[in-house]
Amino acid sequence: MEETVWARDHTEGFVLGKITELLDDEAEVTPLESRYPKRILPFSDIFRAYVEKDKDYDDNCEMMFLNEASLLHNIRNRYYKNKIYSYVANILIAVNPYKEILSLYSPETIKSYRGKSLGEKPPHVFAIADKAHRDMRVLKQSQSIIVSGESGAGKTESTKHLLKFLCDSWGADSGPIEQKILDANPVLEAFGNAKTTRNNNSSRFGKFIEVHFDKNFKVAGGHISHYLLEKSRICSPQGDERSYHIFYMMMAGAPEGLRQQLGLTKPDDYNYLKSACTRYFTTSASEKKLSTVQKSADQSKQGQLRDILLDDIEDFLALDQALSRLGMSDGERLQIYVTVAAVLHLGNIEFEDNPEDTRGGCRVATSKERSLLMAAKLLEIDPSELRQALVARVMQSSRGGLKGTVIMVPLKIYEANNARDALAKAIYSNLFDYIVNRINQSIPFQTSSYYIGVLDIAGFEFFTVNSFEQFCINYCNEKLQQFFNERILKYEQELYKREGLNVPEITFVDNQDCIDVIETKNKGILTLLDEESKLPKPSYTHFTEEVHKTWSKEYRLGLPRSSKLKAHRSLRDDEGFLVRHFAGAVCYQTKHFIDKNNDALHASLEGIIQDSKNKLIQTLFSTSVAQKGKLTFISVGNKFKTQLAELMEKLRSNGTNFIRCVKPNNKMIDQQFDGSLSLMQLKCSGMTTVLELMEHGFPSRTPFADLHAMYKDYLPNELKVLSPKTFCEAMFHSLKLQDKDFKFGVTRVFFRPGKFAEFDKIMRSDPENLKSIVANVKKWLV
Ligand code: AOV
Ligand code: MG
Repeated sequence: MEETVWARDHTEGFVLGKITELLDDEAEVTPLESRYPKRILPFSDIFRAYVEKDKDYDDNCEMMFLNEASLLHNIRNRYYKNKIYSYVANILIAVNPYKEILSLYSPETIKSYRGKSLGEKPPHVFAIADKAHRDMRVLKQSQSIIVSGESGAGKTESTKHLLKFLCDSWGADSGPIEQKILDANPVLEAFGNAKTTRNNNSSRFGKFIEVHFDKNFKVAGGHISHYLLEKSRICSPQGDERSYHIFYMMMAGAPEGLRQQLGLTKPDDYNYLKSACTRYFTTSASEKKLSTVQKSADQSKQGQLRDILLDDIEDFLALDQALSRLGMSDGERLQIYVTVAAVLHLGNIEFEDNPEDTRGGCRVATSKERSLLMAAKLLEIDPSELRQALVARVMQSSRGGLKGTVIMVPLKIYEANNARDALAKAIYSNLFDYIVNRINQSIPFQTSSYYIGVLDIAGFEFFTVNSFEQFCINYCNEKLQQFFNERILKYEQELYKREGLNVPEITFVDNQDCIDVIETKNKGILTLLDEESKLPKPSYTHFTEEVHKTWSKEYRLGLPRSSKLKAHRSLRDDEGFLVRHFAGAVCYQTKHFIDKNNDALHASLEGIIQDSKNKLIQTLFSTSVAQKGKLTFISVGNKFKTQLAELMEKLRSNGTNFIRCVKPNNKMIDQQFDGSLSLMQLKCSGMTTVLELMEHGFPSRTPFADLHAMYKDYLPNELKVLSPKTFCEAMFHSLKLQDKDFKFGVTRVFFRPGKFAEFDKIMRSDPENLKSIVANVKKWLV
């Protein structure tokens, strides 16, 4: 009979079929289901299949054939049975169910995973959290859990479950520290999450949350590091998206008196919140609220408005209480809300040409005077100074006799708009930093011995237009990918060596060359960008040319696709460069790289904001005085590079656990598994490579002692007393397992793919079988 195979398919990922004709280096495959057309495929798109009806595997490595097709099949198959988790060896794959699965995260479930080895219970995030804690205790080493996946794949939800498990299971004996660690989340989400087209509750920053443990391995405190809050969102949410939740929450949920005091009305009244977005959609993370989204799709606008108001009202109360439990007084909370409102009023200041200015300057539009006054009032700065700082900038003259004199340069409308937006972004992002700092102060960890750190950071991304944000996030993902290669692929090979197994070495693509293009000290793209920013007249065209000049010989860097055709012409507006990342090539548009890479405010704005009488505003800008001074350039890219280096150092010195989240469809609905979309993610996350490695190696491995413990009850007493290693040797011999299917290491047995499952099946099979095994063992022993 012809063999059944997996054949590549554009929508499903793979479909089952039979090879009906062999050609030179291709074959014709006829799918089993007639709705799929016959196809001719290269052999690299055809994989061996072994499909048992209804059978699925907790660990993908237990399958008979380890390849991308069988991996996808097993994950899809399990997903439809509500088994969203599975392993590839020690790596957890988590598929977003987009619905609540009964008791999957209940307190009973938490309890049932406590103290269980990986594999004893069905795969789960809790099993990973428990393993991390056990490794920490046994190996006396801090641990990291790296959660990755694309937007909406479920990283933040997984992170919350991990933290809940750790805090519930090993809460401190004294004081509510773990409550504070859990309280950090709604606060971070209110200020750092927003509705996007991909995720109604998308985190717009990365975070590494450390839960610290004392010498008895109880929770002792915590620490949050955060990365790259998306600032462009503050001033211009795009299309169907919203700005940060906090704005809408305050609008809906703040008490009437407070709203009046802050001059808050409805989202439509603020430039920064106006967008084509159906802003009445809910944005909350919880399932309850997810169902509101679906429900409201059929309802009238009014109904939708009511729903979101309800969610935002509830969320505001929850946020206010969380801030309060984190130790922020009524006064401090008020100051935070005042600052948020100030950002909105600032955004409503508009400019018009000033007919009285002969140099083409602008002034605050007369109809927007009220917004100016309100912003100045909330920020506690002098309104006329604010006005002045927005429409002109102070510069030192460099000309002849006037050299060194301070002159006022009037700004054009678009420059004034930029100045206003820069101020709003600086206030909001400094506020975000401040809030994270305050949370950290409330969960100090003086008595820490070790910690478990959970990394929740956006995965590799590419859109139609990719800018500086994507560039940074993909740079980060290159680093994480390299780390993954080191930890999983290198480690695996070292283990084989240590255990004395003779397995041929496997090569994998090292991406150091790509990292070099980005971060090399003297000529990496980040450095070139900084150098450009320090020029008197920075230009993105010049920057782009420098990038190409420096890196044109390097495979990792290329011309963007659109300009390949017109390589001889000069660069256009929408052009930049292309980077061949580990997960695919991405074209970056460099137009806004220079602005986005600069964190400095122009001197006049910096000056007035520092003169604010408002205590919180003073604090927000106090650290910057020393750092910024009169600087006109503070590099965002360089700061991120430093932060990333610190993070990598932590990850390298810790034990590691990986969770790969998968988004099964782009519609954000349950019960729909888009094969090619999911396959793409499994590839990007390196899971298919790991599986390939395992296909040539020995993916299942069990210490002798564990095997002995697992099966001794099936055997008569006289065999139970054997040492674990002898026991295993005897068993394997008597089962007549083929030598190529397993190998004995120094401390454990290694199995070829699928062979452990076979072994397990024999061991647990009918008593007659066992009897003959026992007889065999006895014979072998004498
Ligand atoms: P993300 O963190 O990976 O995206 P989230 O964790 O916010 O994604 O998940 C997106 C949404 O999917 C959540 O709001 C839930 O509605 C749903 N969801 C995720 N995981 C589960 C789960 N285990 N059970 C039930 N529903 C779930 V981003 O932050 O956008 O990259 O930047
Ligand atoms: Mg998230």
